[in-house]
Amino acid sequence: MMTPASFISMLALAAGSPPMGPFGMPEQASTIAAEIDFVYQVITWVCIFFFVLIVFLIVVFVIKYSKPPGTKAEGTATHNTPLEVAWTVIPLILVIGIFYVGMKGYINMRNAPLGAYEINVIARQWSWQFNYPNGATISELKVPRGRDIKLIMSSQDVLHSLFIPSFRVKQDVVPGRLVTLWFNATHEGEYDLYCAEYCGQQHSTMLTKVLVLEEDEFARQIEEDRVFMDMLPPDRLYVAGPRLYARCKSCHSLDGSTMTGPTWKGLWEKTVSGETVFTDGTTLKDLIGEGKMFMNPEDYIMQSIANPQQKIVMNFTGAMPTFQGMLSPLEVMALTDFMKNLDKFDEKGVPKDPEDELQRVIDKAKEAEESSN
Ligand code: HEC
Ligand SMILES: [Cu+2]
Repeated sequence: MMTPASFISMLALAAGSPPMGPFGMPEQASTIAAEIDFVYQVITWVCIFFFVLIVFLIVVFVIKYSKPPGTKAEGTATHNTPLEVAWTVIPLILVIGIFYVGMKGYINMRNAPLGAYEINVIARQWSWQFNYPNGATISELKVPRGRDIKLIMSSQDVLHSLFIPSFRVKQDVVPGRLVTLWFNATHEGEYDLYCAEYCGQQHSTMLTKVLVLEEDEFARQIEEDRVFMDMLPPDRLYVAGPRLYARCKSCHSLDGSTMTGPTWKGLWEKTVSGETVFTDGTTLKDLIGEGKMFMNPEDYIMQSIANPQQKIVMNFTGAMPTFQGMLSPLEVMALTDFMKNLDKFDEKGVPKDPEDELQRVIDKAKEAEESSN
């Protein structure tokens, strides 16, 4: 059946950019958005209608039945059957109607269509990680336009909630459970993705983007996301740094400011000189070397990522989650290389030399590969 809402979304599909929602809601960029907004709009207008009606009647009655001071009070009417039936039956029909559309929409939202494209999502303090069927792991959600997408989600630590306002979807992500959510994005573009459940100090930084791409472009990018580490020349692994750093940036700054974790500015120098002091009173210098806890500075960085609880840096807490098994050895090396080469980046992690931009390096590697074939 063609509802007004689905008609509106069809019209919008024909046009370029997604239509804005009513009452200042964000754009309607998924198949269910228009329908949800329609229900929302109906409920709001019903409320406005009754609000105006009731206030109007109150005022009318106050005026109509007001009597001069000293008038003897009259008894009120005890009963009016037609009136009572009307004010019971009409609201009942209204709320049953609202329940029906709400329930229908809810059931539709809860059950992903068969054959949906599945993406695994891991929530952690304070970043999102998206794992694709081809093995790509990224921190922005990329999806093809016009395809049913099912997110299979879990949390590594506390309660989070994945919220994409423009798609009108939100789902709590619960540790120890797999939860799902599905949507079908109707318009190419960039949309916000938030964590909508207070999950600790840096909760407000737990946001990222959803990129809706045409099918071909999506396939190309996801393939590139899978292989980009392999495309990097071994002497320039740091080029991948900013991209991997996206998972660390809620706690580690590059500009010297202290956040939940120590800044990475000067981290490499501090590690090499061994001046880092830990909460148990030990100093890094005494722990680095043959037969000691850490073989060399690189080993310290690696172990700090895989097993952060082993040694806690003075003035910090054990707030860092482990990245064991979540980063490949090559990715850990790239992060270390990034820390060593921070002077090549600005304080936001943007390369100062355009030659160090990831896309350029990948394009070059591809060209070289093609010309050697
Ligand atoms: C939830 C916050 C959080 C996130 C996310 C996080 N860290 Fe940390 N990190 C910390 C805290 C807190 C410390 C200090 C305590 C400790 O030594 O474990 C720390 C310490 C470190 C250290 C040692 C620093 C030093 O001064 O010796 C390294 C290296 C490190 N983190 C790397 C990473 C990398 C790489 C990532 C991303 C893949 C990351 N961290 C993500 C909180 C975080
Ligand atoms: Cu969160």
